This record gives sequence, C-alpha cells and structure tokens, in this order.
Amino acid sequence: MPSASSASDRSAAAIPGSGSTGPGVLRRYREHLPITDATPMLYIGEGATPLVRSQRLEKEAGCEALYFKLESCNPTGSFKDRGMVMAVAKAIEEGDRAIMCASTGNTSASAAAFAAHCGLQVYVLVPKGRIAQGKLAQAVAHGARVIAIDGNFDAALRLALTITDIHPIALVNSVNPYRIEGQKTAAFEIVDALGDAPDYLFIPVGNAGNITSYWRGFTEYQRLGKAQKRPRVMGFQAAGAAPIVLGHPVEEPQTIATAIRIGNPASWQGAVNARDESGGDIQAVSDDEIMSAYYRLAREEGIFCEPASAACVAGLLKVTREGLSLAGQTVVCVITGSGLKDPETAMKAKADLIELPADLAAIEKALGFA
Ligand code: AN7
Repeated sequence: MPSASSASDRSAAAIPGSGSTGPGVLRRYREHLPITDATPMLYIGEGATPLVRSQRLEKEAGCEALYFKLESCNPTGSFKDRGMVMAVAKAIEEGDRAIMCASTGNTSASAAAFAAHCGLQVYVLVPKGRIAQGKLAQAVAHGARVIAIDGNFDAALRLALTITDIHPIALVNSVNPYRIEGQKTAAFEIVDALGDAPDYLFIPVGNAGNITSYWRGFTEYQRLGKAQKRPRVMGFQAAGAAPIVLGHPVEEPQTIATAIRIGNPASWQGAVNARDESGGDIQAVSDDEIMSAYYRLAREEGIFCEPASAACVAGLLKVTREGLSLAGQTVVCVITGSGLKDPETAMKAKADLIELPADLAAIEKALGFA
C-alpha cells in the first residue's frame, strides 16, 4: 500500500495548476483555509457545485430570485466532501493513518471515499437500520469497516469521541474544526457566483455543522470586503428531531429524514449564533411537509434530493405561507444531498408504474392516446 504522503503527492502532481488556483476547494480557497506547505492538496472532484435558478417555487415563495445550491453534485453526493477534504488533508499532514466517524450516512460515505483515495484505514459507526441504503452501499464499496450499532447517531458520536481519544485514529465528524473550515467554502462559492451574499439562506439542520460553516464563510467574506452583507440564516430541523427549536436535547429523535435524525447536535451553539447574529430563525417542519417539498422539488424543479435536503424548501414554503414576505429578496436553499442515496423513500410515492405486455395498442390505451 502506498504511504499517505506519496498518495497525496501523486494526486497533486497529476493535476495541473496545483497552486492557489486549480480544481478543488483546497486550491481555490487556499488563502482562506488552514493550509500549510505540508498540507496535501487532495481533490476527488469536490466543490464548484451549481447554483440553479428555480423554475416554479420562486413565484410561490414570492421572492425576487430563488436559487438552489446543488451540493448533491459533490463526488459522493453530499456537501460533506467539502469538509472531509480539509479534515483528511490535515489528518495526513499530522501523520494519522486511520480516520473514524459516526454518521447518519453521508459523512461515512465521504470519509470512506477520501480514505480510499489516500490509502487510509476508515472506521464508521452508524445507527443500525436508520441509514439510507445508498449511503451504506458507498461506505461498503469504498472498503470502510462499518459498525452498525444498536443505538442512534448521538450514541454513535459519543462512542466515536471515546474511541478516537483512546486510539491513534483521527475523528472526522464536524467536531473536528477542519470540517467546518472546509464546508464554509460553499458560502464563498455563493457570493462568488451572485456577486454578493443573498438576502436569505435556507438550510437543513442536523448536527448543525453546516449552518455554522456557512455563517463563518459569509462572515469572513464580508470582513474581507468580498461581500457587502450577510444573509439572514433560516435553519430547519425535522419536527421529531428538533432539539434547537425546543431548547433541549431530544432523547429519541424520529423523522423520515434519517440524515437529520439527531437529538443533541454537536454544533448547537454555532447554529444559535448563526440564527441570532443574522436575525434569522431555526424552526421545525413536519415529515409531511418535508415529503411534500421533496416531491415538489423532484416534479416541479427537476431536483432529486434526499428528504433532509427538502426540509429547507419545506421551511421556505411554510414561512412564506405563514406571512413572511420575501418580495425583492434573493434567496438560496442548500440542497445538501442526492435523492439517489435513498431510492426506497422515493418509491413510497404512489408509483406511476404500469406493467403491460410489449404491445403498441395496449401501451397507447394505457397512456390515453387511443
Ligand atoms: C443530506 O452524515 O450528520 O447540520 O452523519 O446528510 O451539518 O449535520 C448528515 C447531515 C443535512 C445536516 N442534509 O447537516 C452525517 C450527518 C444532509 C445530511 C444534514 C446532513 P449538519
């Protein structure tokens, strides 16, 4: 097996322009990240994700412009790759040979992919039976040692903290500060694309690392004069897993959006700061509201995301329905993960699936053409 440093040297050498420009969030935003000459400039395709204008929901929400930041277009299908590239690069720089995370799925998929790219050992702890099949498939395919525990994400994170304290393994959950640093680059990309920060950012909240990251990114860009303003940050938790909304941890969090089935978020204070400093809010949306937004995104916008991602769009539709006026406002919703992760949930819709013999007349009749 190649050593980690030779693996990273190779990936840097294989890509032209490995200075502060070039592909990947580490190169593009090098000056804003904790990168030294000894940091391997890893890249598996993360960052530079599309910002897509809404076709239908914009009008319903009554805003000037509504955009979706498609973090589902990252290489492992979620925003986690932005933070993972930074966390894994620093782990290698610090001499670690193994990484570990607790995960509701996407973090483990991303950790497993970067570990494979770099030749590191990777261990993941997931809540048994509560993670979408696609995410588990990714971790398995990339060769992670996967332990499904009889317990929820919060229990898995407590165990991962203890294990990485005792053993020489780097913890790559968002309690690792490098994760937050990497993820803030999504805010930079939004400002770079729009020319300024949007007026509002709508984002799902689980362990609260991402909302913390965006707020840091917008704040740093404003301080540097690259943005004139910062957005109001609107975070959304699932109603059955809404500790920040309730103001206390939830012992047994429940929601169809398994990615955000988290009862005691690690970055709780970061989320509260983002809310309060921005003049935003953190609210809950029901599973029905989440699934309605999920199908509307798929059917009215052409965006297939996972339920957790749809929570922020459910929130947008809810707060505007309840009277928040977004007239004249530019709004960005963060589409955090791909719908392909969780096909079982998609198929719960009354499937428009008709089985017929391969017969022209029968098909024309079924389609209403005859
Ligand atoms: C699609 O993978 O916590 O508030 O272990 O997968 O930063 O936790 C995933 C979280 C939103 C919430 N959308 O972000 C994990 C994990 C999707 C996610 C969130 C997650 P945070």
